[in-house]
Amino acid sequence: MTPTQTISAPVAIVMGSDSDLPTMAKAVTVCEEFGVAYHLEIISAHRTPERMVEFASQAHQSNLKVIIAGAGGAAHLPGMIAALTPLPVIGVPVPSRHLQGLDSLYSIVQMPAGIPVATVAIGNAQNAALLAIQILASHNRELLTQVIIYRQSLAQQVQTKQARLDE
Ligand code: RP5
Repeated sequence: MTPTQTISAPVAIVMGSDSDLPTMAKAVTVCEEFGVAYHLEIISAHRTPERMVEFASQAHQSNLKVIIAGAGGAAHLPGMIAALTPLPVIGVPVPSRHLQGLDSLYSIVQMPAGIPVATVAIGNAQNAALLAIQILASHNRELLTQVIIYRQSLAQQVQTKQARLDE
């Protein structure tokens, strides 16, 4: 396990279980596409609570700037990390086996005033990574340019689809 204070990446992608990885891998892919380094770790609010406290309370003393936290079911990880760090936390509700992720969403999104978690849609780890990158880009012109180019590519995709409809 990496000592938290030695983490050199600006983005952490943490998740409650390896069963969350198929969802959270989408955040990994986006970070890799943008060339943003990330720290990937399984941290469980319930099964490894001491590691959660150690990681979250020391994260701001590392190079980390933003934390993406995914969990499913009783998804307490993002909120507990947010309670323990001054860094921005983005929560990913992981689709669950029995309630399709609605339980995860409610567990993550209903934070009390004062301790925000920026919650994305159920399963949308892609948006979590994009938001993390936009946070970094607010102080990084090169990354900001990459975000602008990415948005232009989205617009281009829509135009291509419309051109097919028009044929
Ligand atoms: C949560 O419990 C994890 O985030 C995961 O989504 C869910 C189920 O975990 P496993 O039983 O698959 O390890 O803590």
